[in-house]
Order: sequence, then structure tokens, then C-alpha cells
Amino acid sequence: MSEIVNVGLIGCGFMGRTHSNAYRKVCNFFDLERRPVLKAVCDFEEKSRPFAERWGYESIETDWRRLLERNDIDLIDICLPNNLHAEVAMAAAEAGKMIICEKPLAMNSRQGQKMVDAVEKAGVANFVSFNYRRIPAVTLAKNLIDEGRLGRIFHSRHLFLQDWTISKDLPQGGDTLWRLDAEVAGSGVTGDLLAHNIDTAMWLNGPIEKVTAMTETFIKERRHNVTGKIEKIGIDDASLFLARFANGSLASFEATRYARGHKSLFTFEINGEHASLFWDLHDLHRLRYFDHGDESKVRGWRSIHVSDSDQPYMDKWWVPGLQIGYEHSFVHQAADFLEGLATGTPASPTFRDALETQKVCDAVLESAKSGQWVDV
Ligand code: SOE
Repeated sequence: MSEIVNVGLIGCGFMGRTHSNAYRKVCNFFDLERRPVLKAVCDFEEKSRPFAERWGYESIETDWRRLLERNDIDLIDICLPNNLHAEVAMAAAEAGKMIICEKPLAMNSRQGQKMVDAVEKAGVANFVSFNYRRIPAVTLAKNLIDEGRLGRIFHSRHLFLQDWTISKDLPQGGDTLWRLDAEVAGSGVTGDLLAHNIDTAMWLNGPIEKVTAMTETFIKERRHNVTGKIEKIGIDDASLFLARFANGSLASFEATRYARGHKSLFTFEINGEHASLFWDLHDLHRLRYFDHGDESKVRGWRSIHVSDSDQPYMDKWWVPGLQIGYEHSFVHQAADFLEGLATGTPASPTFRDALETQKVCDAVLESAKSGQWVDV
């Protein structure tokens, strides 16, 4: 009989849906000693009531503080805009709840450090939702690097390109467009998109030591959905940086929401002494792999279709050749988090791990301002 983990989820947006879907499915596919129960969802009533009905939450709350007071809630899942992560997470830690928090951890690393201190002081399980690590092809890349197949790593290239903010008529702020409001998001593509690249890059290739960056805000003013007024834009629309990793390798990173034609082109390429890897979110079940050790007459880039049962997570799904998608990365992270509770080895990234990404984001923004290299 598995032990129950009662979930209280806060925020009924895009991420609230991905997390709820994961909790509903995880025990259908993974054998776990912990089982999530959708106990309560919290948001404005007009949102939380239909959300609870659709996803099967037993109850609703309209005040997150009230959710934290409930004795029948074990895990608080924070799917809120970035400016609310710290306050809710620190209060949840004080209330002794386990916490899963959407990325990025915080508005900046000063705030992130307080969150780390709070969860570690309270001794509560904590996790940040950098979901892309758990796409099977990305996890396979990690395994190949850890097995030493690439040898010494020289270079890597990391992109996250979107195009949904190009129109100058798009407003900022409010429910769906808070990512454009610096007061709520903390930064633009640096915290929203590059944070994913940085988390994945450091997971694969170790810590980043220093960066030099440039950012640009292409559209300087937008109507604010809350005030109705034309207001200054404080976010970075594009953010590019060069990085030096602790292992001596060099990297370039580029994120923008102004790359016409690209909806969510998250890619990385890693070049090592013996082999190279390339992955692309638009073709997420494939890992491209070049192994210089292959016989020269058949040497070339392989396109590995990651769907076989000896590839990461795939024994839990269908039969070889049948692929899975984006939503499954959230199912995998729910499984790993729950397994971490049972085994006592916490799933990564914890708040402390995610703080390292936050520090790189801060260094990128500082470097873009000063024009100088910045140590992380
Ligand atoms: C932004 O458009 C966004 O939804 C990010 O907030 C997510 O973290 C990313 O996974 C997809 O793009």
C-alpha cells in the first residue's frame, strides 16, 4: 500500500495544468511508494472551481494562506507568477509543508537564497520544476556524458527561440501576459527561457564560472492590462551570453521572443573530444549523436529515436518505437520527486540546485548592464 501525499496546488494557469496532469497520471505508469492525491486547488474562485472539477481536486481555496493552514495538505505546489514564489514558499516551509515550485526559483538570487534558507531550516522536501531535464532524450544525453563517451568537453551552444511577443500591440501584465511585466516576472527571457538552458547546461556540463552578456528590449512601451495605461517595458526581450564553465569549456547562449517562425526552439549542442550531441525540443524524442570512434566508412551523425525500453523512462510507457511528448517530462519529475521522498535521496533540482541557475541569471543581467565579464 503506498503512502498518500496530499497536494495543494496554487495557480490554475498553464503550469497548474501540466502539474495536475502529471499527478493524475504518475501512478498509472510508475510503481511508487508515495501516491499524490489532488486535495485542493487555490486561485480566484471563478478559476479554481471549474479547474477542480476538470482535474478532480477534492476542494478549492481562494486564499493561499488558508491552504497552508490546512492539516490535510502535505505538499504545496506553487504554479504562480515569479513575484509570488518567495512569499508563498517561505510561508509553506514555515508551515512544515513540502514544496514544489515552478521555475525560475525567484525574482533574483538574493530572494532565492532566503527561500533556500527557509526550506533547509524547516527541513522540508523541496524541488524546482525545470522539466526539460526529464525528457528521455535529454536524460540520455546526461547518461552518455556521465559515461565519458564525449571525453573532455570543449564547446556547447544553447538556444531558446520564440516569437510570440513581436507585435507592438500585445499588452503587458495580467493573467496571461505577466511574463512581460518586469515587476511580476523579475526579468524577461533571461529568467523565463535562458533559465531552462542554464539549468540543463549545468546539469550536463557542470558549473558556469563567468559570463559576458548583452540584452535588448525591442519594444519599449506597452499598454498594461491592469492599469490600462501605456507603461515602460522593463524586461529583456532578447538575452545573449558567452560563458566559461569550471571544466574549461566555452559556451554560447541565446534566448529571444523575437525569432519569427520559432515557437519554442530549445536546442543544445555539446562538442567533446570523442563525440558530440545535439538535441532540439521541436523533435524532442530524438538525440543526435556523432561518435568519432565509429568506423570511418559509416561514421556520421546518428539520429537516435529515444523510445526503447532501455532508454531513460521509456520502460514505463508504450512499446519501442512509440514516442511520448512534453507533458511526460512533468510526469517524470513528479515520479522522481515522489521516489525521492520514499528513498530519502531528494530529486534534483532542489531549491539549492536551482539557486545556482538563479545566480547565473543575475550575472547575465549584471553583465548586460555593465558591459563587463561577471563572475558567478
Ligand atoms: C514562455 O513562453 C514559456 O511558456 C516558459 O514560461 C516555459 O517555462 C517554457 O517551458 C515554454 O515557454
